[in-house]
Amino acid sequence: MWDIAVIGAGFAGLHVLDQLRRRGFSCHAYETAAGVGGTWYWNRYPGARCDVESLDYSYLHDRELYESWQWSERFAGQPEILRYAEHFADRRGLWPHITFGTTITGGVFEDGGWTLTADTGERVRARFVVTAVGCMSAVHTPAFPGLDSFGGTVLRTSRWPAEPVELAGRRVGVIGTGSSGIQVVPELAKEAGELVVFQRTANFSVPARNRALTQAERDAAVAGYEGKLVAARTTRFGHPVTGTGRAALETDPVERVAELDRAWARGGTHIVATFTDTGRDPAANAVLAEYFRDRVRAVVRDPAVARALVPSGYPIGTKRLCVDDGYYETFNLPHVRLVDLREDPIEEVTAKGVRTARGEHVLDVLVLATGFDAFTGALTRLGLRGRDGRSLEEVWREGPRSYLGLAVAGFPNLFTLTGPGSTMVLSNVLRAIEHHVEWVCELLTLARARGVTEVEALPAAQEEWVARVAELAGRTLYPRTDSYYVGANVEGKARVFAPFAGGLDAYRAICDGVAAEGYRGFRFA
Ligand code: N01
Repeated sequence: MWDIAVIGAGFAGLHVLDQLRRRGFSCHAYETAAGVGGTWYWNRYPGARCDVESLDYSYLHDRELYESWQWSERFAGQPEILRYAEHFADRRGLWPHITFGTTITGGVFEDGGWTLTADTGERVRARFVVTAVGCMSAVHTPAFPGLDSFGGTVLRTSRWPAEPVELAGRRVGVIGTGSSGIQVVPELAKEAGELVVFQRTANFSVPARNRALTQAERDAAVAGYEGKLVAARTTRFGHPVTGTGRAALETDPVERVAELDRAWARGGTHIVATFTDTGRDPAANAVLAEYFRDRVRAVVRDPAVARALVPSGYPIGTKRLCVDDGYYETFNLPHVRLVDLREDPIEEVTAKGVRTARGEHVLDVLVLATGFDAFTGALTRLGLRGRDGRSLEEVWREGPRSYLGLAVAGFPNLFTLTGPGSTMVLSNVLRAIEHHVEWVCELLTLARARGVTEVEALPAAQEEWVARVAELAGRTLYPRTDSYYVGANVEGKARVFAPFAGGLDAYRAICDGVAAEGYRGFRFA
């Protein structure tokens, strides 16, 4: 029996595997993919790129590691981030400790440990299980009637083939205009003979202004390493985001636009933090949203297309802000068409293409950029059953319930890195991962020292946490919008805003307090 089984070999899985091994635990990781990297292994679509700056989207827990890697661009692309994950696995000698091509599909807690079963038939015994399955890894394919009958090629952004895809001159359709769709569309337009973009909801998107990093910038990041460690503890996102510190509604309108122009010119998501009130005050939010709409209108030449691309009906920021590289400009190209599904909904996928209410769009390739069963899907799909035999899927039917996002009452000896109820995608996920790994490893080390063989979240502590997460969400504008943040993109999923919205700094302080009080809210046996 392993001391600990780790599920997943993305950034969280690799880090926890390494830290546990350093502490002398016997442990092993299981991974569906044929390699490490998680999100960055699977999402190989053209244009896939991180929306957090590379110098912050890096492990920080080891200075030598931080200095060992030279990012080439301000926002790294998928191939480079995947190489970074491989670099980490190489440096730490992790490859022999991971079984690839193996998906955990079931698990029961029995005889003081977990028995996991895999799709390969393998059975794994481990005292503890740490899941590192990601927030955005369970692919969700909407039930488009006729999808199986399509005679061309169906590609998913989230499962893009590693080998090159021949698109030159072909008729390509893309369903979905979230972060993935908005990134892939400009790239597909460079090759496709014809490109049809099927949009259900127009999204807010900001230009990335990606560019090569200079050596001076890389050196400055290394020189600022200690400051980054401090920021990981003391900032809301785990890295500094510099706004004006003023409320939009208390700023002179001319000055307000000038500030937003500066942020727009810099590029990236930090623009939403320009003013302090846009995340909570609908009137301030409306000012920011209108600024974005004006930017779309300024770029897109056809007024009807511009109207369809202009987002409306929900506050900016309540769906994840997208970051693009020439997305709106793409719609000025003669071979690119937008289909507004609000006016012209999809009726079915046919052998030849996609039929909407107004007619059939003949396609050779259909790209699905339709998103994920976010936050919970990757966990519920593990088929884990707790102490009373009920599955996580049953227990979470009305929404996820966890303690700190890291443990679930009734599921002893299970820790869920970046689980629902932690900050997840509301912070720099690498900073959240490093925090969770450190915190869980400390707990496991203490448990071992005390001869503890069972650790479990107490129901009362969990209820208190769930209420706190809900209360914090209620202070934001997020719950007002249909998005994966509230599970609205998956038919039948409970509508619950899953992330902890209080900021990574506050979250860490709470976790520190829990640990300082002898892991308050946990039962040790
Ligand atoms: O998924 P999404 P994503 N008919 O759920 C549409 C991270 N990420 O893969 O908005 C028609 O955001 C859906 O429409 P609607 C990042 O956290 C990061 O793009 O539900 N359309 C939407 O347009 C991101 O937020 C990066 O009306 C349907 C799209 O599909 C998260 O992953 C890059 C439909 C899904 O958008 C997920 O992004 C990529 C239907 N039945 C991803 N069902 C970066 O770092 C869904 N849609 C930059």
